[in-house]
Amino acid sequence: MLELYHNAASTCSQKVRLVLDAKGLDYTSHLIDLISGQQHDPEYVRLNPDHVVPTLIDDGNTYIESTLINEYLDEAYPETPLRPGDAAGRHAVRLWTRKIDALHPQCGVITFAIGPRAILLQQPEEVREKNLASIPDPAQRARRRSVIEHGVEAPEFVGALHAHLDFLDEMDAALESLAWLSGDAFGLADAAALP
Ligand SMILES: N[C@@H](CCC(=O)N[C@@H](CS)C(=O)NCC(=O)O)C(=O)O
Repeated sequence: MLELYHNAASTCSQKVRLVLDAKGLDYTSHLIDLISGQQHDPEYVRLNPDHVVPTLIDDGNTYIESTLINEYLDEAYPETPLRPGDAAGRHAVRLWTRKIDALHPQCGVITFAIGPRAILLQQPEEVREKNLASIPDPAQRARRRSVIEHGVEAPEFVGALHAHLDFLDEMDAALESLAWLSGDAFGLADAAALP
């Protein structure tokens, strides 16, 4: 039985849910509240040492990193394949998912500057500070602090917006000659780009 630790608004969780759904796979859902800081609970960190969602459990084994989880699902559950059959097509899909992984920190900048910021600013300062201090990656911690403090005025914001505009342009150009980013059919690159 599959189990997914995830969050409704998290783009990385959405990527995996899209693939589970496309493959018709049922799973037990464990929602992690990223605002209250459940991703930092020691019990969860034992599953995901990066303090992030999603985490997939399959047959007692733990899988992290949304792109790698989706590749795992496509290999472990090959019915309804979500990647082209040929090596060149698979390489093209991996180029997209790699690009999207690289864009993800910029996605966090935009999300947190606009979305959860107002709620985070209403939290008691000691809760907000404890959660910030628990983010293991120093660069991510600094970006998060900056966007919570300054919102869309944060120095990181404009660059993050341009990174997304560049990505959308690149996607538009590719989709002039392709039906889907993954080739002839919806696949892992599309599941990664959509959220
Ligand atoms: N590279 C990781 C990134 C996961 C990630 O950053 N997830 C976000 C939600 S989309 C998260 O859990 N953030 C919690 C936090 O920043 O405190 C993956 O693809 O799984």
